[in-house]
Amino acid sequence: MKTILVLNGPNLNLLGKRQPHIYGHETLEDVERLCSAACADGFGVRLLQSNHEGQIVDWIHEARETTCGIAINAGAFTHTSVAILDALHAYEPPVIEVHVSQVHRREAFRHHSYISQRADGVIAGFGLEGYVAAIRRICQLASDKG
Ligand code: CA2
Repeated sequence: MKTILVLNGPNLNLLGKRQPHIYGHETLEDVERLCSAACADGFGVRLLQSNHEGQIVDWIHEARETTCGIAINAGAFTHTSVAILDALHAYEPPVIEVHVSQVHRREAFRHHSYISQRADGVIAGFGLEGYVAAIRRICQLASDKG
């Protein structure tokens, strides 16, 4: 079984519990269920969430040996973290960046992403469907590689 890491950054543990007008009513548990269901045969997901930048960096390092792709919603670290970008540069398999909201229609500080400089694809504004699309794309790219 090949494992895809679904990595979530700060405050995403509150998904479905606050600000539903921006982030909807579904929770991270729903993300995990949808991602598992979206996997092609032979793939599975591991979903992790942390509010701590260093923890996310550590998980990306560990993922180098154990996973075939990362779907990452780095939350606010998207817009600030060179450390997460550097960790992703040291990670070879596919990386897809996901944002639940349409960040480009929001405040200017959300328009720039460090993650995008490494991502093989970027999805924003599709709600939780963005995670599903990311999983499908990673399965496709990881299968093409054999
Ligand atoms: O749209 C996204 O997925 C974001 O990555 C979410 C981040 C935000 O900083 C990015 O600019 C865009 C924030 C995640 C916070 O999630 C919450 C969910 C419910 C209630 C409060 C925060």
